Amino acid sequence: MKINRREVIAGGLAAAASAVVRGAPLAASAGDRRNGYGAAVTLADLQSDVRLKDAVTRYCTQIVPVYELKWPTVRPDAHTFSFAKADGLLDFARQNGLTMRGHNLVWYADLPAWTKEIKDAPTAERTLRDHIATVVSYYRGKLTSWDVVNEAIPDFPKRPTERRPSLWQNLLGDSYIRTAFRAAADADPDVQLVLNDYDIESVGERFAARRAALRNLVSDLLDTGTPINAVGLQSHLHGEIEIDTDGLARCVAEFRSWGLDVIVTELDVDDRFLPASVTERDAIVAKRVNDVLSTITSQAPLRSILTWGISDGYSWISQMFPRPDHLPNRPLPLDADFQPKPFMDVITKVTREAA
Ligand code: 9MR
Repeated sequence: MKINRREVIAGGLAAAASAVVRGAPLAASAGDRRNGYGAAVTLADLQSDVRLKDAVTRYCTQIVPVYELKWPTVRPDAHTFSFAKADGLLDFARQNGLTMRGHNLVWYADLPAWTKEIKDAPTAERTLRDHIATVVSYYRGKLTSWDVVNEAIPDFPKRPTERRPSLWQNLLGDSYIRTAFRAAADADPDVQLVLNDYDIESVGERFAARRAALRNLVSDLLDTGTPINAVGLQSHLHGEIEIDTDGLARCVAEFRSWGLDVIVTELDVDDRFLPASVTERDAIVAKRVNDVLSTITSQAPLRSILTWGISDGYSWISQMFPRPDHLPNRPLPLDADFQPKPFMDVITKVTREAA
């Protein structure tokens, strides 16, 4: 470790002690609201289903847009920035006393077709910096937290130093990650800056390799003085795979010992390989969620937990991973009729313990 690690840690701890705004959506809580709990939503779903709006305003203290801050929406072409849809979600949040996170600034996936024309390093660097500077400045002081770089490690890393191929990685190498965090910090020095990734939580060789790669990347970012504040564990859990509570605890403890916050950003449980019985299935789903959340909260409070949707009626899992028996998936805290499931009881317990 180089010397600047200590400076980063000292800075991180001081910031954590005084941070009320940065990444801390613990503010107003009314009635049933679970402090620090939020859900990913789309503007279209919120506008078309009042039950979704009611559920979010009843249970959540924060939201995150599923699509509305991704490149295809914000950047219809190389010269245009379009914030109307994300602004719609921010208006909804503000009108209802919720905070909003930003997702995401840099990702290997879901880039608009025009980015295929980016073929050299100077253009890639200029485009990346310009995007981050413009988007983060536009929302300066309005969002609590940004997923700055999303899914930067390979699905199954062969070595901890391996990074996921992408437009940015291919043209700029590993430096694109540092560049992205620096550009975001320059544009909003107070917003929480997050490195967000998936499949860190479970038992198995691939998950252990991913933890090692994430550790390597975070360590490298701190060694180079990169302004990162938190690691986001997406927590798209697999119903049939146990949580590696020891491995996860070690990983989270290490990030915290380096002065970083750890947050849960996209929690849900893929139940396609679980038994058909709803009671049995919901119990296993809740156990996975409890194992992850109680592992993380056993060491320090978890100030931000977001599920990727709130109701089973609106989940990417049902489209991407339908059950072989064709029964509806049950990946989220509320069922398709917006009734709370054991998953929500875990959220309630964990958020009350943290309060
Ligand atoms: O759930 C999202 C799906 O509706 C979109 O089509 C897809 C591409 O934008 O993104 C999904 O959300 C992903 C998130 O942005 C990053 N982590 C994995 C999520 C599920 O694929």
